[in-house]
Amino acid sequence: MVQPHIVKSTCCYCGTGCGVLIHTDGQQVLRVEGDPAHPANLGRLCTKGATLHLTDMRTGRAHYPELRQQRNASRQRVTWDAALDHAAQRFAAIIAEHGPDAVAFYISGQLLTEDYYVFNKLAKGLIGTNNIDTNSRLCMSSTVAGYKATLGADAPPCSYEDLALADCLFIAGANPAYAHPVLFRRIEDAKTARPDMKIIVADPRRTDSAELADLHLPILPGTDVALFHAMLNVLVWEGWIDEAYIAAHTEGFAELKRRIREYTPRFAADICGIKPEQILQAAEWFGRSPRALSLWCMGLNQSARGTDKNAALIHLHLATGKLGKPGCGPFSLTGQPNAMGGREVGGMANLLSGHRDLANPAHRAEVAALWQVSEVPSQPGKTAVEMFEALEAGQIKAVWIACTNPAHSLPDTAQVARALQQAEFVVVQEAYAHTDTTAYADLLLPASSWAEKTGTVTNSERRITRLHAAVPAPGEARHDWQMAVDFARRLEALLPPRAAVPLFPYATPEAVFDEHKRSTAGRDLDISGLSYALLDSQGPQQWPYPTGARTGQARLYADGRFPTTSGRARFVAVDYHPVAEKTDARYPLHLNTGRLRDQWHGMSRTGTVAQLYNQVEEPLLTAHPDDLTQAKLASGDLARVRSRRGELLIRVEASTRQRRGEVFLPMHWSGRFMAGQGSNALTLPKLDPQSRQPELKHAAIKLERAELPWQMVAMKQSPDAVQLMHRAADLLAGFDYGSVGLFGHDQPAVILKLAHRNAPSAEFIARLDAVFGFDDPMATLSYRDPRRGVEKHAEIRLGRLTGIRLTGETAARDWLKQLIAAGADAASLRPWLLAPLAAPPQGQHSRGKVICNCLNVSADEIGAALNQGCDLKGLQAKLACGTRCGSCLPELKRMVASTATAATV
Ligand SMILES: Nc1nc2c(c(=O)[nH]1)N[C@H]1C(S)=C(S)[C@@H](COP(=O)(O)OP(=O)(O)OC[C@H]3O[C@@H](n4cnc5c(=O)[nH]c(N)nc54)[C@H](O)[C@@H]3O)O[C@H]1N2
Ligand SMILES: Nc1nc2c(c(=O)[nH]1)N[C@H]1C(S)=C(S)[C@@H](COP(=O)(O)OP(=O)(O)OC[C@H]3O[C@@H](n4cnc5c(=O)[nH]c(N)nc54)[C@H](O)[C@@H]3O)O[C@H]1N2
Ligand code: SF4
Ligand SMILES: [Mo]
Repeated sequence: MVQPHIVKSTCCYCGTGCGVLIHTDGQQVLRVEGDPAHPANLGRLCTKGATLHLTDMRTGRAHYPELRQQRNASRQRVTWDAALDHAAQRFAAIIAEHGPDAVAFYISGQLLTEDYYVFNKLAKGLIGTNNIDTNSRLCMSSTVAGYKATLGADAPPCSYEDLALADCLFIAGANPAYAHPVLFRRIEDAKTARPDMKIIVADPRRTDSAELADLHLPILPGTDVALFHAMLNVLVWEGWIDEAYIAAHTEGFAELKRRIREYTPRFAADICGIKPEQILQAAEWFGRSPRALSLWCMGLNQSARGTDKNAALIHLHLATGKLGKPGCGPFSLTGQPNAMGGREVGGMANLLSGHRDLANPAHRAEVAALWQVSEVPSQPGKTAVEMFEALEAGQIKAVWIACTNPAHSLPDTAQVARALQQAEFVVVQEAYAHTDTTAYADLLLPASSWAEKTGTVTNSERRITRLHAAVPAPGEARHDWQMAVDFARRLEALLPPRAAVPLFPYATPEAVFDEHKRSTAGRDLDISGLSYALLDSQGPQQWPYPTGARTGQARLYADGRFPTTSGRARFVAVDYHPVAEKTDARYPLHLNTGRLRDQWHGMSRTGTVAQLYNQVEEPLLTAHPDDLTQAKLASGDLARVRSRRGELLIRVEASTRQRRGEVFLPMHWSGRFMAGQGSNALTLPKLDPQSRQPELKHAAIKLERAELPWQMVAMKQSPDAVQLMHRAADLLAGFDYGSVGLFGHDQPAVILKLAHRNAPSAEFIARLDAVFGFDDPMATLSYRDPRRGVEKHAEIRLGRLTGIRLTGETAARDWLKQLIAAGADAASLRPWLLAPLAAPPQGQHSRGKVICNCLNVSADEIGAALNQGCDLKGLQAKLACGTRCGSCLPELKRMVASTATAATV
């Protein structure tokens, strides 16, 4: 056993890229804390980062390679040699018969830069196909295309410190309160320090980010280009543009000016569904503030016009010269922790290493020379959605998927399922064994994951951090770069020779990093001056960092010179186009999808932490109360949601923060955590013509009441809660409605909810009881009323209520949930358990939802303090809520505000 010590790494979730200090004994992660020395977070972490040590890093992990020898057979454990030999032979045979473009790689912005670099070289350098794309296609590709179209290179020009320096902050299509919480804490601090700072949020929903804003623009979905054009129109009209900057450093303004002439505030207000005065106000604050910074994310990118939306926003900065200066600039928020690194190594179907372009013959020649191969292929590869279409069509025969879960996250998952079924050979390189995609794997390769890996990542502000491994990977899991190298070497031996030298000579990730950094020399992102040693001794650095540099660069384009052929930035005369799938009489509601604060994508990791279900315990579709009424629904009811592609049964929740006609569905729950396929059963594979990014934010749906008379809930506290949850998930199949998750704080417990058209068989109930361990007559107590179809089946161990199954009536669910979490004494519950009463006994109720995850403070406790006249500071002093990670601060502020309003009514 090694002495407890601290290892430096980063949080594996969002692109904020917070530094973490991992406390470890060399075997386990004991706890994590924010790294006070890391410039991204200065010691802070959000709810997700702060609970990293609670994520289950053992249960449910993939431990050994598994191979399916024959179609429809189950996978069997094999040795690494057998697994990789088999993979190399299958790939070599397919390439020999059908050519290099018959294979493809679909990788991830959550891989480390070194992993990414090897995969890219494997596809483009060794196999000779550009069929390598990543989930960043669903995420940042519109930003890449937007930056390149306007500024000439894919480089976010700003730094996090600009958040504190801006006089006007324009947040468009982003919800950093949920998606980049530590940055949102910095924004809150800036607003507190300088209340005159103006914050504008453009988002169809009134999000927690919008609550902080001085001006919320609840625009109609997809209308951003009209909004930005109208703001530019006002800037021009009022003379708030910087003519000298435009003349000296840009081109194309005259044409854009003609284009935006018709976008008057009145004209655009109609398109956007807001008031002309709101547009005037936004333009005034943007134009008259000395320093304006814009932040954006998926609300702009995940659109069939994502590139245009990016360009139209960047125009506002170019026209006002608000770029390249402290507190100024267009600043895309990167979604995944290393989408930036992936872009740097060119790990996409249309990019090449070192921000080079596939379409450029000189760039191709440079990369071929670097790798010492005869050529790199010129034909662009298939991008994410197109790759799975080609797989279904049989054009692509084999796919290698690493660190992403496309069966859940790509649009139109029914199509993805068909593609994966159709494929001849599917390899999935995954950390967790049971994802929606591993179900389709012919070969499952177990990957090491957070806290186990060594390498580098780049965050939203171009800052590269080195990650150190703290603990060993479980079982036989290997590092992603290692698996790619071991496979590549085998394949290299089977393919006709392409290179004069061995292509994959790396023994360490550092060797990969050193080759990558050499490939950037002389490019805009030049990091030839960096090394692992320097990153260790000097800490994380921003690029560029060329040879001889002493520091990285905080801001780009300070001199007004841009990496375009003319050296000038470009205005692009884009037009506004509405969303691809409009609502109509059959599908009258607009579906918007996105993130919750405490879950991460497909939940393979966050879904194992009980506290992270406190904010939202099950998948909920949020809609305006009037839309629910119209569909004969009320908050809490179960509804059927249909689009032209698929359907879903889900519980609805009313909220006036939602515009009428628009509903919101979190993207997180998939077939592993709910019955059905999750949000992408509904979305459409409509792509932006330039970035090829799918329009994941906009689809047309209809909502109907679901009549599911049979309802059941099963809950159980268990030291093996995560394992039980995975087994309970297998019970969801075949049910109309179902969800599974965790609850509790110190003692996690599992909750399974089911509803169906009719009662399931007695065999099913027996199976469920066996899974939950409710089949021990010595430890269970039952009340049954067959006439009403009501049953209470409680598990009591050592005198405590440890589990329950309620059938027919589930009104006492929340109250019982709390008793189970607290390990309540069962004796006093006996009368209730053995009585027909469905609701909690008189005077008993649940303590309400937990609001502060870190300190376990509930809504009721906060409500009581508010009734005693507490304000935010009072709450913090009395209950300590919101004083640890701060992620619940927006929610606390809302509670304070609504108490204050109620008091004045
Ligand atoms: N908690 C959490 N944080 C995450 C992630 C996570 O899974 N969980 N994932 C990370 C990743 S990969 C990403 S890409 C980021 C995403 O971060 P964000 O983009 O900030 O998050 P989303 O919720 O996807 O979408 C942001 C907002 O866009 C709005 N929106 C929808 N349509 C439009 C539109 O047409 N115009 C405008 N202006 N707004 C619109 C939505 O209402 C939503 O509030 O989050 C990162 N951070
Ligand atoms: N409807 C809708 N769909 C969306 C979005 C949306 O807003 N709405 N957003 C889109 C966006 S922006 C994104 S980024 C995608 C994200 O979608 P995905 O990439 O599918 O999301 P994750 O669940 O993060 O998948 C990462 C997988 O890698 C595994 N993993 C973790 N660490 C490692 C590791 O070190 N190595 C390996 N090999 N595996 C590992 C995890 O267990 C997990 O299964 O979803 C997209 N889909
Ligand atoms: S903001 Fe939260 S999720 Fe994002 S990197 Fe920091 S701790 Fe992780
Ligand atoms: Mo993303």
